[in-house]
Amino acid sequence: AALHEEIVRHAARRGTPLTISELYKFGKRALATPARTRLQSAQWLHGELPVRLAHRARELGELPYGLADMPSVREVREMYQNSFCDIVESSPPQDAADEEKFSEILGRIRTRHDDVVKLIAKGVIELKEFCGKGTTDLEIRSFLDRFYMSRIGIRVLMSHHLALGGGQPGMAGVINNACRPADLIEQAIQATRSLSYQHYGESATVELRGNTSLEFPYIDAHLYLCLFELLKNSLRATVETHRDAAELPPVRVIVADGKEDVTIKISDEGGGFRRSEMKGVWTYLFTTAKLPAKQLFSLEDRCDRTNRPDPIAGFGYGLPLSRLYARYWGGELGLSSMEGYGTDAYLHLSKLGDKKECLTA
Ligand code: W6P
Repeated sequence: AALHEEIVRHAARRGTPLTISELYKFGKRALATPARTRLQSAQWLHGELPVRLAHRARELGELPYGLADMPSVREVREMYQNSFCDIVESSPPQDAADEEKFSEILGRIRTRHDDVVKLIAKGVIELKEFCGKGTTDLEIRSFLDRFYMSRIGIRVLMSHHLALGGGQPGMAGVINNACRPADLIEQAIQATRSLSYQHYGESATVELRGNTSLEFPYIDAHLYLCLFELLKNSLRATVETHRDAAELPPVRVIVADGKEDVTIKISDEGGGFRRSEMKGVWTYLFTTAKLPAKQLFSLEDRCDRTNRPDPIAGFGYGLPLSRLYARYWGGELGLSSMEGYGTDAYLHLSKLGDKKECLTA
């Protein structure tokens, strides 16, 4: 009961969203005056993280349709409660030794929450089985968007703090001030083409054009996740559509540098999909039967890595999650499909580092 009240009290406050620039400056400062900056960071997080965790713990307890009582959802809620307690019950850090202890707590929290996407997905699937296929519900979709978005933010804050003071030149915490889309695209091309070879025994080539020397401040891991997901979908669609053809049409990637946005377009000739399937592409709740044929892949956040040894077929969380990662720093992910020809994916990223974290989707 005391815990519940503490959570309600913290959830009544709003989280404080940061910008990439702010995170970066803080990270830079940590290189100059590590001890002092780390302590300040820890003190700020000691106030901020309980607020963000409390919002999630509370909402998990208030989910509709019995979702709140699903064992997997309860388990996740307990994680949020435990993490909330771990921080609130520790005293605010006052010196370097406290900061070190606080960082240990953060590290444990981050690991504790590693499987949260999977567990929530499991709860949603159970709900679906329980309620029938009709429950593709807006309320649940917006909950999942909020929930996963908030998880991105919490993990960024923790990872940033834990990475303060270390890392490669140009890095400040988790922010890469000179993130190079072309480099990440090359890495994602390698990884996804190799997946395609493993799975189909062949792969389309990928052509990269546009501003390949562009650098801007961003989180490498977030951009990579989106690129991997999109390329994987394009390669898969291409192979599946041109199975018996002598040659596979290449996937084309263009990096465009604007004043406000970096835009990455990924075009395939994989046959596209129906306009009526567009909604399903962004949905967390679908039945296997309705699974759109072209969105079977996903990256690390796939909900059941263990049951599906085949890494090329996921549960379709990849695209909605990629869009959340894009939106987190004020970007956007859009798909345009020409049924019978192919698909263009547009990944827009805000390049000035001045957008606040999107905390609520
Ligand atoms: C498709 C379906 C899709 C989703 C996302 C990205 C690319 C593609 N291509 O056919």
